[in-house]
Amino acid sequence: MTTLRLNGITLECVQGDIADQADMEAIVNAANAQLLPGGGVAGAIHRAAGPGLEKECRPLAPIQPGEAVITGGQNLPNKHVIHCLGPVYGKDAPADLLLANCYRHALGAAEKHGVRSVAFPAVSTGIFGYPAEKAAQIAVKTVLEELTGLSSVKHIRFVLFSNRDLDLYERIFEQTNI
Ligand code: AR6
Repeated sequence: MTTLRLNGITLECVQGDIADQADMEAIVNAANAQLLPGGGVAGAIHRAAGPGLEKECRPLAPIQPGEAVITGGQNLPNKHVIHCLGPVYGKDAPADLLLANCYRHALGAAEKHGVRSVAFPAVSTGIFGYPAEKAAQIAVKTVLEELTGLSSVKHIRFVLFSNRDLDLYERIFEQTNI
């Protein structure tokens, strides 16, 4: 785990399962447009949350690439799930802007609901095919850009599934000259 502290906000990267972040008030889902369970992150979150999450999502769907919507956590230990639709790499364009919008809008939704802690997976880097390194650069850069505008969010965590992805984030954190 690597931790940065900036403007009174803790930023960290860890290896783990996004559905197993009991100390975070909100977790972010790498959703599909219909906000249905699916595989990867979405599958893990919906499995842990139970069928109530799909029910809560239904009236909010469909969402567009870059958009974020917020629900309760149902059976998860988290109070909220923030569902983001990342871009499908090579299809939704401009991919970098749409991916940045996911992080921006997710933090915006968290702020609006007075959320203090948010855990992000590496949105779009699984089934949606976004190259891991490019996506990690955008994720960290966007979150850093948003920090000054945050008032309720005090703790942001990137949860990476693989050791390789964790290495990537740790390297980017080290290169952050703050
Ligand atoms: N916890 C943390 N990270 C995970 C987990 C987990 N439990 N499972 C996978 N990852 P993906 P996407 C990593 O495919 O690319 C779904 O079916 C994974 O290794 O979940 O945005 C939806 O329904 C990868 O690095 O999200 C959509 O249709 C990253 O999380 C579509 O996939 C994102 O992988 C969304 O695709």
